[in-house]
Amino acid sequence: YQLTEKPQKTVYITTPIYYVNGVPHIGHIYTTLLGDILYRWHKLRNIPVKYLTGTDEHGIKVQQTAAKLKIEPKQLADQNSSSFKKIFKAFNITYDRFIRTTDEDHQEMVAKVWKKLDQAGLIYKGKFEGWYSVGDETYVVDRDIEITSDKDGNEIRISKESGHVLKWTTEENYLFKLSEFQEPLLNWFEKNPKVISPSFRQKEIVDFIKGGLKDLSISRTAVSWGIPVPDDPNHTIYVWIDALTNYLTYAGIPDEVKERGEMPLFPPEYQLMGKDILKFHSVYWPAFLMAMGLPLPKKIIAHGWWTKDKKKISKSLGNAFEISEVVEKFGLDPLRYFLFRESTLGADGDYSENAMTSRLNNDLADTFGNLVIRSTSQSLNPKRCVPEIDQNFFTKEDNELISMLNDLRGVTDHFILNCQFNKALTEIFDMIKACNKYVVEQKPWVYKKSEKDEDQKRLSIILYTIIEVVRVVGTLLLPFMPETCDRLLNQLGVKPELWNVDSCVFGLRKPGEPFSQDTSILFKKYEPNKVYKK
Ligand code: ME8
Repeated sequence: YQLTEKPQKTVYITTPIYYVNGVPHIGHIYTTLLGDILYRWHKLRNIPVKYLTGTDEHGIKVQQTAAKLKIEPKQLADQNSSSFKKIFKAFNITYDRFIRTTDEDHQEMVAKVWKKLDQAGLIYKGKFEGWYSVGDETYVVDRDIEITSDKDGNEIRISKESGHVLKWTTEENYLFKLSEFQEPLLNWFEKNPKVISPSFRQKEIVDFIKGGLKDLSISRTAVSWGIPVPDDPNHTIYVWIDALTNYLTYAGIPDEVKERGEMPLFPPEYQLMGKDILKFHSVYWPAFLMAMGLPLPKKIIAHGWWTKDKKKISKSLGNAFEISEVVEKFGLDPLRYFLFRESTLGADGDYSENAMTSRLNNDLADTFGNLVIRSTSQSLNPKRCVPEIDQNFFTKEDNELISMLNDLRGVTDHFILNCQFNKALTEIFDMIKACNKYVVEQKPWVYKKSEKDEDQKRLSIILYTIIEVVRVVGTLLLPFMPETCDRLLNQLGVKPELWNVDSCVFGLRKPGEPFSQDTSILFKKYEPNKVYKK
């Protein structure tokens, strides 16, 4: 694999905006970290990129939770929105904007979107009846309803997908002519078979659309905590139109951006989310965009669930693991590494203390940490600097390792851009393992003992090679473990101009460049029997 060509347009990455009726857990952090890693990767490649995340603050759920707590919805939103911000910061997540749907520019954009849909003749007033799931903020159609009974034996209906209880709801409200978009959506998916990753999810969505699309209720009279419908303030705008619009609020409407003489950011190259909200993003959202004549998203990525000891993590089960405790025990970067090493896009990932311990102790401390220690070893390299090398002393074994190293950035790029982070990490760690094997086979300590000039030259080449492997893997791992790899590259004395993917090829270090004084170890092993402070 070669590095992919740099795109013409600024790459736009988005996450869902999270409901503020609860506090953040590892699932929210996972999606936002996914975006952070993509974002950091683009930056490391010097590709212009923007990253948006935030909170979804209107709607009945927030209204009800606030009422229970006897506080104003805005107060609840303020509290929980800042806990999202705080935890993202603690996870070293970087972004360009944290949007809140209560932000003024967002409310204006939502009203604008409403007017555009209305002007296109796609909104009408009508009576709407159906089974409504407050938990999911959506009406549920018959084929997705399960009839069962509650603990008192009363017949109830629940959503097959989420398990939330449904309530028969009759409302006079505004509807959007979603039914007109069945064919256009099917055409779009047919022409773009790779919009949704993983691809089996695209088939599910296409089947769902083929099953028929009913017009969508897009206003509520029963919800006061929302953005008013323009010219009809008895209604508030359906929270999903409100929420989905956030992607436009930040990017701006392309024609208006162009008029200002700037390059439009819209549409997103990456829309990241969990599988639970794929339908909203791949049916409703593109239909709204088509209705407004706006460009459609390039890639919609729907990842699987995080489970703990094989059980789904959720607010209602209350089994979200104590994130701060995990970070305290294992360290932040090891957790970031774990989350993407242990999950494949689309499938569910499982957290357990055993798996976490094994990733930290084996992959990070033993495999990676050992190579780092070898690369900076004072006994082999007493001057602690990049050694002088003589080109005539390279062997077949060195060259094989070097050619593997030179291929690594292209392979890593390929997998990261496809959001297959576990594959990227596997490749990088295969490189680290290959280099550990190389050290064992090349036995630099044997040359160290010899006084002969040619043996000293071999020693230098081996050391130089290891130092270069560590620099390259350390750079490629920066997006995953930013704090640790930053420390590593500083320890090796790598100049700032090499901290990028373009420089991830062998042979760019200059002989004589000194290592830093910092020799702290990168990864501390976790010992389960040791008592850790809370
Ligand atoms: O749906 N594993 O917000 P939300 C992995 N406001 N990811 C998980 C997860 C888990 N166990 N639980 C949650 C909403 N997530 C709307 C979105 S967008 C215009 C509006 C992640 O707070 C995953 O990304 O319920 C999922 O899609 C999202 O949190 C849902 O967050």
